[in-house]
Amino acid sequence: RALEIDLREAMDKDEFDLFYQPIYDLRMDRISGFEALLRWRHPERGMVPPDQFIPVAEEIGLITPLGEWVLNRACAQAASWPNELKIAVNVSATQFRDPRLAAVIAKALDTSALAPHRLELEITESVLLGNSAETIATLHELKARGLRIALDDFGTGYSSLSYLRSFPFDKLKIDQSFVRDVTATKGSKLIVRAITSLGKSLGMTTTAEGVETIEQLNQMKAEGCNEAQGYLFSRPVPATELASTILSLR
Ligand code: G
Ligand code: G
Ligand code: MN
Ligand code: NA
Repeated sequence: RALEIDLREAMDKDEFDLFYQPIYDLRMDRISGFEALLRWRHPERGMVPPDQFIPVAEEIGLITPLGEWVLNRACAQAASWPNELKIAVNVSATQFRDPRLAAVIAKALDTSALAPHRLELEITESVLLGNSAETIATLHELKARGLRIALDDFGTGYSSLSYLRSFPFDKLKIDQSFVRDVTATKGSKLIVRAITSLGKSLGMTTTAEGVETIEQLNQMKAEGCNEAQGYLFSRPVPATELASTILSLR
């Protein structure tokens, strides 16, 4: 059977789940929130990574209901967490262009009673490709409602800097490729330095992604990065392991 066929049935069969990876505030020295990461437990194939099924979901028009499921589940779970913890949700480009997105988000917040400032949307620059007036308007509308907007995988696109002119992001997530090499190559270190300094000047939080070693963490701290996320702190965990993950990082 094709993945596509199974994907269409996966939601009804309750095969999706959200895992959560902590985001660590380096200045406050505590967890500031979690990023929700979608997982698909396929009955025969096992865990299918999102890189493999999200593009298919986009192609077959399933990303809208799937994205809605993610938003509802993430908001509902986050509403039961301590108030200071935020929830970050990835939103793909196709999903972002759906004119119903703002309504879907409003409903997820309403139903869960989650305060809007606790929800952060992670978008990549592919969302901003073409720099359309509608996209910018949607971003401003969401921000006006109190949501936070993060630019994910920052630094890997073609013209990252120009997007910073189009919209006042709350956060830049420094792509893990720079973090991986930050202790090894001078180039990566200088790029990280430039991004954190840029973030600071623009009043945006900077988050190091994919931190795996204490050396990388120390270097990112030295460069003035505000937050860190990665296997050094914790892998993405199922909701049932959230409490123990919070305790282990205290
Ligand atoms: O853990 P990781 O393999 O989960 O994620 C791989 C990629 O899939 C990342 O680029 C991540 O942003 C994306 N991703 C994970 N969960 C979601 C989701 O709920 N929606 C969207 N659109 N992308 C997601
Ligand atoms: O594109 P996005 O940043 O949303 O995706 C995050 C991806 O990075 C997920 O696939 C997640 O599982 C993965 N990830 C999170 N922490 C680490 C890490 O420390 N090392 C590596 N190699 N991957 C990580
Ligand atoms: Mn992300
Ligand atoms: Na990222």
